[in-house]
Amino acid sequence: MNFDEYFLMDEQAVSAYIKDKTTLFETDELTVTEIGDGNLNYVFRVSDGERSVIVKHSGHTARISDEFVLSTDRTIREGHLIEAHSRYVPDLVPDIILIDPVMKCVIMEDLKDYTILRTALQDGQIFPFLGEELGRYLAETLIRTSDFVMPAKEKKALQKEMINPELCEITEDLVYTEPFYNNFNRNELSEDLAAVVERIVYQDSALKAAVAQAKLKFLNKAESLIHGDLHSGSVFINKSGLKVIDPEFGFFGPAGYDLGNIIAHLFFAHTHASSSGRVEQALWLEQTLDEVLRTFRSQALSILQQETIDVALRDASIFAGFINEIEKDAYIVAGLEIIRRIVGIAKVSDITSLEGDRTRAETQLLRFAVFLIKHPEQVRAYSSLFTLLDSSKESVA
Ligand code: SR1
Ligand code: MG
Repeated sequence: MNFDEYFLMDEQAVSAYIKDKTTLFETDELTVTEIGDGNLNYVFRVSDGERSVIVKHSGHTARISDEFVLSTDRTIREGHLIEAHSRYVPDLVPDIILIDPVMKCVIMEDLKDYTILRTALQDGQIFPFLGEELGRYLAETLIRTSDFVMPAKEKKALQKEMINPELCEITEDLVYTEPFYNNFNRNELSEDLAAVVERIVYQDSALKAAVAQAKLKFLNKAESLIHGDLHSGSVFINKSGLKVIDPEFGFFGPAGYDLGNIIAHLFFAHTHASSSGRVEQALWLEQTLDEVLRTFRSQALSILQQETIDVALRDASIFAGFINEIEKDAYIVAGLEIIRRIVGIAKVSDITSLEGDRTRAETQLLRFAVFLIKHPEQVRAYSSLFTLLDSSKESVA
């Protein structure tokens, strides 16, 4: 087999590839297993029985559907983005071993001692450090790649490298358009929920106007190098720490996008915990959201105060305004993410696996999400976002 020209590798080819291109393993007896369960790429575990690595590899279309035709360069960009973020949070991302622009794959650390956060949460697990670590990841990656800290020319050079039109288009369609217009007929709704969505989503013109404003921000606000898909399936965790994976949707976009995704998926986890009667875990998830927001705010402020060099930007009120704006954007994004995961094509198992009254839980989340998108500035009037969720049973929106 020749690896000088791209082809879509299977397990056998990956085994030959590793032997041909690396000296990672001393033996030729390698086991290769495709373990990917994401929507886009192939993930191979290569092991000699003791040691293992991951090979992430991209094809010309998304795994979820051939309708999404994509450049195979996405994996290369992802590898470089992980390296860029690792400057700030080396302990919170996997080690990159090799980025191969010919075969469109990245060899990286195998996180086999970790579990996907979404799975661990659905199993009822609690991780006391989760909120602080996610808050640190967000503050470090988002603030240090913003114009406050990253020198302007360096930022622009990185922007060029991280431009990501195809995957951004997926987000523009799946998050900011289709859930509200069903323009590609890809929304998936039960009969009961369809009636609710018709009334509180499709027919709400004020909501659509707010979504249009948010979409313009996503298209135009090149604020920070964002992960772009920071849900609980993009976090690996164990009792001693976490690693953020899969930033293939990353680019220089609105910083609030990542924070908003974290908020939305904590709500999905909370809904799953509450519906399954896991009261203690639900309470811990509420505290976790507080910790994410508190840690993000305090660490973002501290980085801004210590690292802002530009004299024209060194101003306490500018710092506070910047963080407030990120939070406001995040509330809107949280609303968008909640709606798209309930209405659109890419669902989350926290919701699809709900036993009991799924439609009731979805309706409550949708009402809450609509409020976040239309009235993000009113969130401060509530003691927490969970209080707002409670009041979304019937009234708000
Ligand atoms: C076609 S990809 C569908 C979704 O999966 C990814 O994880 C992103 O969230 C994307 O929107
Ligand atoms: Mg992903």
